[in-house]
Amino acid sequence: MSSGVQLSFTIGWIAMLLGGVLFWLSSRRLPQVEKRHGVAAMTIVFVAFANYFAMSLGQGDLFFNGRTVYFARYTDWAITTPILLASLAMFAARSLGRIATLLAALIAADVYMIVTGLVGNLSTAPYNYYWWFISMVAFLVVLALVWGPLRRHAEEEGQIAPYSKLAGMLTALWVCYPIVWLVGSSGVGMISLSVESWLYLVLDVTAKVGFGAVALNAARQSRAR
Ligand code: RET
Repeated sequence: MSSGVQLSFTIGWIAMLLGGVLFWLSSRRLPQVEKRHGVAAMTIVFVAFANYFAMSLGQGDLFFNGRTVYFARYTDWAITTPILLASLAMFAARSLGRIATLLAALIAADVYMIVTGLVGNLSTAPYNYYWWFISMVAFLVVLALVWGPLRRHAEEEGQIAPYSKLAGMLTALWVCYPIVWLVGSSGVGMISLSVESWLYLVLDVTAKVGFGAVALNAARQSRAR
């Protein structure tokens, strides 16, 4: 493994651990009914910690079809992106049970997106591009649900301000992933593995620790329920 790639993994697991400490401290200031936001944020960073730690030990990749596939990214995303969507959904419903069907559809489309992305990464050209496209369609379904029905629920709950802020942040960050995937080793290979790893690192830390910090802050300020 090149030293740039290695360093990005080491910084990754340290950043996720620090995120865990930050969330643990800030969860203590949450009102009891909003502790669920703290549970979500901590679960996300500890899952990411494990996957980054595995990658830094050289246990998160495999050599397949002539290239290195960091499958641990996908085991991370397959677990953490549904929880990220659930934490966004917590601003749209007092109880997630009320929007169970919508949440199930959202998570189904999201997991489908990650799994087809992994299949694409395991494929050689041109099949990898077919899978990228299929994964993109699922991603568009996720965005349509976030900005359509879920947003309407947030409006009804009187939570449109924090919801829009978080949904905007989520959208801006998440759209970068398919781009990095496409220009990186899983796609056309325009950028080095090292640049790819740093880009994913910045995205992962911002989408998990940054997003979680904004969500916990909003949860603390949201009206008493
Ligand atoms: C893949 C494959 C290519 C097509 C698409 C993808 C989308 C990935 C996304 C990942 C988000 C990850 C997050 C992680 C950490 O918090 C799988 C790259 C659409 C949106 C937010």
